[in-house]
Amino acid sequence: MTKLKIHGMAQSTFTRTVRLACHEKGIDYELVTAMPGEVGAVNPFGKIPVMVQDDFTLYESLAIVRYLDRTFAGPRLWPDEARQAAICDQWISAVCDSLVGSALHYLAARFGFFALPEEMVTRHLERTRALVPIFDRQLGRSRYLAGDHMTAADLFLAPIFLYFPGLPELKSIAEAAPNCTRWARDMGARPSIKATDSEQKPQLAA
Ligand SMILES: N[C@@H](CCC(=O)N[C@@H](CS)C(=O)NCC(=O)O)C(=O)O
Repeated sequence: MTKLKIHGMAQSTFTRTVRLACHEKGIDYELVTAMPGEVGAVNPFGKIPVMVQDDFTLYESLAIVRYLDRTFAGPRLWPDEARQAAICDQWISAVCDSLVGSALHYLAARFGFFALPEEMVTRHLERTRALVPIFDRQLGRSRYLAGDHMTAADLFLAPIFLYFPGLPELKSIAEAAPNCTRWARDMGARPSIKATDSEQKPQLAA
């Protein structure tokens, strides 16, 4: 079997989620740098990341992380118990459904990845401000998003949340969420997070 390839960009949050899963499980992989739109041959939706393992190609981060968890040894990224596993899925869905359509769009607009009318940018920021307390309450109940052990859910939240300190308006939202701050500090100490920290940070758009 050839080395697993992850097509994507180090700065992409979804790419980082998949890479974090590889690091947490000790999977040897190669990051093949590709922008969204350059992966049309392997993902008809043109999005990153895409995983290629020999003749097997897979896109959609959740599908990839689940596949990696099922096929490779190393720490499990989902709890075994049915209800706990469902809660992990619930939080993955909640991150993708809520923060991707708010914080991530806000970040993408501020970093100039796409242009949005100013009122929409403001709406994304205000939506982020309203959503973060929900995550903060959950992280006040348990050490990690889906219980007292790190799971795949944390790997979906971390790449988004770890961008917050870089922008003053998101930093203040993070600082008003003490449980998220504690969780981010714990996550930030993990070797997987350190190993996937991109040296090339996106620059704020003028
Ligand atoms: N549902 C996809 C979302 C992936 C995604 O949105 N990736 C971003 C980069 S972080 C992208 O490729 N954006 C380009 C686009 O939306 O056209 C997944 O979970 O992998």
